[in-house]
Amino acid sequence: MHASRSGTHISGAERLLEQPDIAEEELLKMLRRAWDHPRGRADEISLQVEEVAASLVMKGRLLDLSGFRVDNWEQGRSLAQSLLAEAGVAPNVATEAMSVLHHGAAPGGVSMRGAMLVDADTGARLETNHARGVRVSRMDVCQSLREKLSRQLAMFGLDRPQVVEALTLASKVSSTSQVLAELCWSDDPDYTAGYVASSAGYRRITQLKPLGEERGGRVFFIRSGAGCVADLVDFLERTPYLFTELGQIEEMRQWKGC
Ligand code: WAQ
Ligand code: MG
Repeated sequence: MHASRSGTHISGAERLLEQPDIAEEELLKMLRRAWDHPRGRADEISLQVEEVAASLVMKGRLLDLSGFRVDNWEQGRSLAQSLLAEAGVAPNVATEAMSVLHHGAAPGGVSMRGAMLVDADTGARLETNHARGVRVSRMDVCQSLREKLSRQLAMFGLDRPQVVEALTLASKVSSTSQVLAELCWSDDPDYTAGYVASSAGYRRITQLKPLGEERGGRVFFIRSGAGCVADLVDFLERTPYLFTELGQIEEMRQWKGC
């Protein structure tokens, strides 16, 4: 789904659904969420529906989820900086990527529709289109696990579509060894949370930007020289990926500083 107003991106969402009857219901839910979005009312919504051969679907386990409460977004950014360094991103590259997201990574200083691809050593920006970026698609949690995941998230007050969608996307992204880490914060003005993800897990951070801010985005930090970027983009955008196992979910902790 892609929703826009006067040609400006408002929201997008991707699903991979197992049965047509379920798909119909889920499509309606996507349409309703797109209609009235915190970023504004859409005047154009596109839904693209494609059949995917079951034999092509990759299967995997969701990342473990843990998280930190921080007192303000500046603290959140310094925590993100240390989590990215821990994952192997050069410190100056992490700082620069956060500055680019802060100022709006697309031309004109607005949010991109997809993610930036950044070389984790050199900081080179590798996505070909700086407005669209790379849009990860064709991933989902299998239907039989969705309720269990909701119940587990609900125990920590986290049963929200934003969390389920972000955890699913991050789990697909980190399943490839070409990506060292991901950084994300929302472009919705009322949603200040974000995360750093890597094969070590999905670490949510309660504040990564000021309330009311509409500039958000995603950065995939690529292992320097680790294979072909075009193949990676093809995997992220086109390979169907279904999560058939849940990860661990831990209680959020208060972050006390480095
Ligand atoms: N592929 C790549 N990048 C994307 C995609 C996608 N499918 N969807 C969105 N983006 C980029 C794009 O630049 C958006 O501006 C940005 O990410 C944020 O998207 O644990 O809500 O859908 O509480 O606003 C994370 C925290 C919430 C969840 C993320 O992202 C939690 C969120 P949004
Ligand atoms: Mg959004």
